[in-house]
Amino acid sequence: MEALKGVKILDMTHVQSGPTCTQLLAWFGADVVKVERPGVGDATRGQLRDVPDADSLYFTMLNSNKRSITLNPKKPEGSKIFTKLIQECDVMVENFAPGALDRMGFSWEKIQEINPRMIYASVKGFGPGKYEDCKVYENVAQCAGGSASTTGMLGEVPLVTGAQIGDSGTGLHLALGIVTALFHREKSGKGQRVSAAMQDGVLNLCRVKLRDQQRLSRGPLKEYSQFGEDIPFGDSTPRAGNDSGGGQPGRILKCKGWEKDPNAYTYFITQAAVWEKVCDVIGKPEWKEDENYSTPAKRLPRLNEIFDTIESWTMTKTKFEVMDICNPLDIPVGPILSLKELAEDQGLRDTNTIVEVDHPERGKYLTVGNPIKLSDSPAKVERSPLLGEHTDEILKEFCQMSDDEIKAVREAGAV
Ligand code: CAO
Repeated sequence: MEALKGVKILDMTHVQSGPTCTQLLAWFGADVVKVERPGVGDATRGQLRDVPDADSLYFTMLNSNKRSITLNPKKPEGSKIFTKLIQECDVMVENFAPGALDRMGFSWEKIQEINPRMIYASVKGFGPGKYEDCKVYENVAQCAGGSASTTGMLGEVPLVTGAQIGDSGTGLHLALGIVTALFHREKSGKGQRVSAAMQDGVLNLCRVKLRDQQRLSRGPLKEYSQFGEDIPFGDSTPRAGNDSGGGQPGRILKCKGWEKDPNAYTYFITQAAVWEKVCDVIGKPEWKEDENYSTPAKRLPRLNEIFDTIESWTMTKTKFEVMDICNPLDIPVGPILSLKELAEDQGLRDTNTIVEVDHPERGKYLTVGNPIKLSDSPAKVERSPLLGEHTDEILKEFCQMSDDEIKAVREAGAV
């Protein structure tokens, strides 16, 4: 049975951060009613379109398993319907620019008055303070949350990452806040406000870098490549290239075919527990007894030499051969998989992590399924809704409106 069956979500989200949150809740079985502006809808429906006149992949991949109603709460008739939806739902989620819901006439105080059991969840770019009124997109959050200053190669420009840690990452944080508040409501009987700021979410995901910031005051970060290169540390956590973020040194190394294939690389970790096996595999058995290499501490200043030697071995193998040889020896390695390889990966299809969905306008498309697997509540991925596809059905179900009443509010431009 679906874990969140019966939970009704009033989904006022748009673009990416909010929609990832409500999509997760929908996969867990919540009834997610996405409210969109009449005639317009979520801006992402029309962004980066690859099929003329069809909802974009940007939209379809973030709004699975939801129902769509068009509604303008700024119109008097729309405001009445919106009030009824607030009464009927358990959770309201939004990620508008700060103040937008208040300007619609629905402050948190008003929402509580309408439905004291309502859980009202928001994503904003920043928490309370100097920047609380700012509009924020993914890369702004990556920059303001510590990720960009620590990503990239030493001495080069800061980099943003392909993983959408600001948007999807904050959506995940918010989803956890919502289910926690739902759990709490079971005991208290009351709703509460849940807020997740994108800067905070990114910083949470960058906490090992804040760890290193504090370690810096006690001396150089010995596991960073620059330590072995005798490059002095400054006063903040530096960009670390592809160095491992943990206590076990690791690097990205070239594999066979790297000259032509931009993804013919592997990540290779010289975990201390398997050091002797690493020495054997790369043809350096003498390093096992050599006192210059025998302990992790002795190896730290020599990491560049060590990884250069490992790379001269990985370059003789494909990234998958490296995996096949190292895995049985418990040496942690990982091929750099392209999105093309991932899209074609049968294992990910078998676990419903990559799912093919059929859509009436665009035909078949691939989407990422629920990455969180519940043993008794498997998620079945369904296509995203067309704009306003469920308007009538929701007005009847939640507001008990007749066909004539629906016609009237439609003529008034409220839905
Ligand atoms: N009916 C009528 N009006 C509606 C509506 C509806 N169903 N839904 C939204 N609107 C209105 C809002 O009321 C708002 O109007 P006002 O500004 O006049 O009050 C307007 O549409 C647009 O809201 P917005 O300012 O949120 O949209 P934007 O495109 O200008 O900004 C974004 C987008 C993402 C920068 C901003 O929403 C934001 O900062 N959100 C919080 C942080 C966030 O989630 N960022 C990540 C987004 S994913 O990359």
